[in-house]
Amino acid sequence: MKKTFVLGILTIVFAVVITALNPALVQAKMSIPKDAFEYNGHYYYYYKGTKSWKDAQSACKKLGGHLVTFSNAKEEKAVWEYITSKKYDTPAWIGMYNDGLYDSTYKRYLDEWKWVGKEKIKYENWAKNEPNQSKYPGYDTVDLYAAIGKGTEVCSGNDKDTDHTPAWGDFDEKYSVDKGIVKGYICEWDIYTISVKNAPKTMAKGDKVKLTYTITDKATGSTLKKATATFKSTNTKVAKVAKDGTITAVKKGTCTIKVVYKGCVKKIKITVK
Ligand SMILES: [Ca+2]
Ligand SMILES: [Ca+2]
Repeated sequence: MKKTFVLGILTIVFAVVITALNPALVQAKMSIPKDAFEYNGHYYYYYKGTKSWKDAQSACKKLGGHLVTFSNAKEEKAVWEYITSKKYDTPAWIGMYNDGLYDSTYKRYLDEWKWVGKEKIKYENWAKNEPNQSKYPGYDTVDLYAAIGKGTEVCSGNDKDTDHTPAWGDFDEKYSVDKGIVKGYICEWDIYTISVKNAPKTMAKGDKVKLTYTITDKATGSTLKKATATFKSTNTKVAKVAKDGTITAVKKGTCTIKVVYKGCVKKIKITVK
C-alpha cells in the first residue's frame, strides 16, 4: 500500500518535471483560438464579459497568454481595427495596472502604471484627464486598471473625450464589475522572436550578405535550433534574397527584407548605394 503511494507520488513528480523541461509540451498549453487576430508575430482575441481585471488576466494566462500590451501606436491601431471591424463592445481591459503605493498623507494611491509581464511602458494613449481615479482621496481599498475604448467611454464623469478614439481610461475594478462598465477583455499571445545578428543597413551594388538569425520561443524562452525562416524582398530590383537568407544588392535604392517564421516577421531595411 505504502509502496504504491510512494510510486504514485514519484510518477506525478516525474511527469511534472518532464512537462517543465519539454518545450513542446509547455507550448501545447498555449491555446490560441483559430480565428484569433494575428499582427506582427502576436495573436489577439477579444472576450466578451464583465469580468474583473484580475479574472480577465488569469483567464488569458490559463490560455498561455496575457492581457494585451501595446508596445507602440501601430500595435494598438491594428488591435483596435480588429475590435471595431467585429463590432465588439468596449471598453475592454488591457494589461495595464496601477502598482502605486498608498500615500497616507494624501490618502490615495500614487500613480505608477505598469504593463503585465516584463514589458516597459514605451507608449501611452490616455484619454483627456486620464488616468484620474487615483487622484480622488479615499482610493485606499480599490484596484485601478486600464481599459481601451472610445474616448467617450473611458472618461470619468462629464469629462468626455469626444475627439480621442481609441483611448485609455483607468477604472476602479469593483465599481466596473458592479456597474458592468468594462464590457470585455483582450488576450494577447507572444509566439516567437526573430533576431538577426548581421542585418546590413547599407550595401554596395553586387555585395552579398548571408543573414544569421535565431528564433526564440517566447512561451519557453528557448531557442529553436532547427527552425528555418523564409525570406522575402519587397523590391527584388534593389536587393534579392535567396532561400538560405543570402541577400544580393542589385541596384541603388531601398527595400525591406522580411524574415518570416510562422506568422512572425522581422523586417530589415536596406539601402543599396
Ligand atoms: Ca503586445
Ligand atoms: Ca478614470
